[in-house]
Amino acid sequence: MTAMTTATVVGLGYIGLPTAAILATNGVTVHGVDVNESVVDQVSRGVVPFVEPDLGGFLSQAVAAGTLTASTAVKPAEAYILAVPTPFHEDLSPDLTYVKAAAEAIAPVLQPGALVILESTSPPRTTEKVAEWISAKRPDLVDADGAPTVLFAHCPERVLPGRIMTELVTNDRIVGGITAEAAQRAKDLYSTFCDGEILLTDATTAELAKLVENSYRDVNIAFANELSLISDELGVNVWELIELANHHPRVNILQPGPGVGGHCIAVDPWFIVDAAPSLARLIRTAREVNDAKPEWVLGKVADAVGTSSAPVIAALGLAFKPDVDDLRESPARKIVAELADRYPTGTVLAVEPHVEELPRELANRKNVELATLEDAAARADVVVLLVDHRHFRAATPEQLGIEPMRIVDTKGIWA
Ligand code: SAJ
Repeated sequence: MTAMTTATVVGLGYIGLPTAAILATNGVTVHGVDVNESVVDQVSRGVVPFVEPDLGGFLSQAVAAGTLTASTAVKPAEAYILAVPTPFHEDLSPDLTYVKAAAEAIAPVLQPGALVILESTSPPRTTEKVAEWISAKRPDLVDADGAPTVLFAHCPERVLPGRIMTELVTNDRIVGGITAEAAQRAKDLYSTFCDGEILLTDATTAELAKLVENSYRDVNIAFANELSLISDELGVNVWELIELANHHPRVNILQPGPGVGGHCIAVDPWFIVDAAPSLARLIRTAREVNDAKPEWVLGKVADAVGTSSAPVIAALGLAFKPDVDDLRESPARKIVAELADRYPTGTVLAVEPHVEELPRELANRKNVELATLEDAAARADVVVLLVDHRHFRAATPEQLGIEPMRIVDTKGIWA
């Protein structure tokens, strides 16, 4: 079979754009599609609309070579990659609006023999739904026996933000086809840039594999978070406890924190819960344990504040994890907003070395300021450490003049 030479990528976000750029620098002519005109405009000029190391080089090379174009309109191609968001509704059920819209957008231009790949992290059987949505729009895409003439596969991304351009090439990938031919064709496409192993399976197993990977991590973090509550109750230092237990050759406990953030680990387990509500008991409980952690941290801050009605509270870190500038779905950010609301006559000094300005919802609160570590340490009555950034690890409470009684350390770097 000859290699595919054209691809249309729908959704030019954190996954779609890197995938489009890496294909376009490896012999495939790519057209990127996004509903956001500003994104399309930037990509067309070779400009990356978000922070991701090394992506700019790939993008500008592809745009200059004419192998990557972008617009708001879908163009016909041999392969289509759907990389759109899959959030969840308020009742925690999956919201497939964007996937359905993407499927319906490509339907009019699909030709028999085309390959449609769903990359978005998706609940089980979403790839089958994509096929159904497309056949509802294009009942003509069947052969004389009534079998679909378009191939469908799921190929979940597993890249770590901040390392996407490396991990796209080096990570192993799972490719699940609705048919074996679909899986093989998708493998051929990813082989143009992926040096990792490409493992073939069916679409539903591939969907579940991605959800299981992130749920595995969520459950393990929940175990650490639960230990932090138990240890606090029993007067034990949880960091020492975990360090000691991890000397066992078959024990590797993760680290507790103020909660679990990011777009993936706090979302994906709910898709499994939604698919098998009465069976996914551990997975649901892990989510609940992790989601309850910010409230527990707020209780610890309240204990440290005591009866003061106008406390000055320093909150160290707003990002969702250490040493990144990504504030999306961050428990630290939620805790800071909540502190500002609970102490309306007090002041919250937010320290986040990776940003120049506060996110809007914090900037809008009159009693939140962006401060330096030294300034915050000097002014605060209570210091709550929320993210273990290198910047904070480099300092000691003694250097900063903060007495232990004033510290709530959710990451154990000063404990
Ligand atoms: N966290 C802890 N304790 C730990 C480790 C992490 O509290 O011991 C917290 C972090 O602070 C953060 C959250 O968990 O708030 C998630 O961070 P992370 O580094 O575990 O993962 P993400 O969200 O950056 O990326 C994950 C990765 N999945 C796995 O490691 C199984 C990545 O490979 C996926 O591609 C990504 O989700 C995704 O897009 O699904």
